[in-house]
Amino acid sequence: MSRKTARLTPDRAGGAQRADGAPTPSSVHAKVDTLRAVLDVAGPYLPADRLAIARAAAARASARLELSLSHTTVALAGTTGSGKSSMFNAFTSLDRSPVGVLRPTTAEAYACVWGDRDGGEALLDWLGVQPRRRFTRESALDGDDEVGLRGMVLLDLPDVDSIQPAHRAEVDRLLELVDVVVWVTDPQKYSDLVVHDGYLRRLATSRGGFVVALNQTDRLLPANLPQVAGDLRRLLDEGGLTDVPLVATSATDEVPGPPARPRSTFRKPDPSKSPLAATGAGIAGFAGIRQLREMLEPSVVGRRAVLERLDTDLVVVLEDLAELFGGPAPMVSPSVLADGFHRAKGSKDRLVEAAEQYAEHAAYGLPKVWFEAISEAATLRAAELPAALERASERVNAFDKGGGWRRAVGAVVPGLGRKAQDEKDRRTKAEYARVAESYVMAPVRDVVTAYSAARAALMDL
Ligand SMILES: Nc1nc2c(ncn2[C@@H]2O[C@H](COP(=O)(O)OP(=O)(O)OP(=O)(O)O)[C@@H](O)[C@H]2O)c(=O)[nH]1
Ligand SMILES: [Mg+2]
Repeated sequence: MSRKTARLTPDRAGGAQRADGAPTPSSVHAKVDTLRAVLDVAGPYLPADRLAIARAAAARASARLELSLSHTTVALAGTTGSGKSSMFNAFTSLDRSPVGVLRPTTAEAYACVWGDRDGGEALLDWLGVQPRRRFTRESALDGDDEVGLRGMVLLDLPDVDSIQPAHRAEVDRLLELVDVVVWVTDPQKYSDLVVHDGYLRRLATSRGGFVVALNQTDRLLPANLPQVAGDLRRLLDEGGLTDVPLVATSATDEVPGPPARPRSTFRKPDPSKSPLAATGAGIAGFAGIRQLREMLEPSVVGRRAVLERLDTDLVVVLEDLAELFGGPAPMVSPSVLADGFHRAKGSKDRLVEAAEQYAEHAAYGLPKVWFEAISEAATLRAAELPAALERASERVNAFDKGGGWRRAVGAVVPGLGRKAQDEKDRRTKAEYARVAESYVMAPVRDVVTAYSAARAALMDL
């Protein structure tokens, strides 16, 4: 179904998603809005590390949505010397990214834009690619050859395992921002993937477009290819990357012939899981740069990878935050606290205990982070409680000035004395309730309201 004819249905978050479930700009916007709403209300109570990650994701998605959605950024990433720059040059036919024998060679990213650079420039500014490292592909000379990649912004990244810490930082920064990653490895280094196991999985799960390229396969004897590729496939599977397509490439002219058992090694990806998988059919088997291009084309032409990447990124963060929420917050009777104050009879420790007990009721069944936030809110002004209750009693006594004689008379006229005492008890209760409200219950309510509002926003997704 083409993007233009796709039927839009409203999703529960208020955005619109396509009938086939693929994200649209409005459904992604809706997720950003939800994330921002959750962060706005619940932010002060959430753990700093998760908050920072979530805020960064919201900012990243907002910024990317402002930029060209008709461009898809594809990064060539991987270990040093695996052939990223050679592959970049093979893709672009430009020989613009220096290939070297001294490792590491690439210190800063190179970029090539296929087709219209309008919009692509702003995207490259955002990515931080230096103007002198930007190139353009597809000219009148190409005819229709490059049409399939129109809109692709290919990036040649520095090495991820660099002895230069700056390279690693630059790679990490860019990998946060790009839409599709082609992870380039080679027959000598692929077993290092074990080292990058968790790293690769994180990279792959935060986007729909992720491909592993086993490069330099021309260096292997054809007979050894199935074994090496099978071994790499096993490593990927063991690392939880079963859906990630694997493609064999050679960034030099030599592309090896097909192996004996190609289909058992190179999986056809599940089209529902990855935008790249749309062309999975026919790609299986040892493939070269051309096949890698064919894998990338649908996500570039279909312009789905950008939105899928943003959507996946946001879902990962929202799901992470959702773990911090449980069932609805319990209702607590206000008398729980006022009664506790009465029983404390002015003892500071027992007043604190009463506030803590109230917090336990208010946070009953809620996740730890909220339990702690509620306990903290309940006891924040605990030190002021004795004086506040003392003042409350004074107010009752001041009001009760005429009550003394009524109680004295009450000794002989019982009805009158009881009424006076009841009145005093009622006033005391009301004054204590006022203290309970402003010193304990209101601060607790702020936290509970934040919990409930953020929970409701998350449940709407
Ligand atoms: N035989 C063969 N050699 C390759 C292939 N790809 C790259 N090379 C060679 O491997 C060496 C490293 O290639 P680069 O393209 O510079 O590798 P890189 O991944 O960009 O390296 P860094 O920038 O240091 O991260 C060069 O000598 C290339 O000529 C390939 O597919 N086959
Ligand atoms: Mg390089």
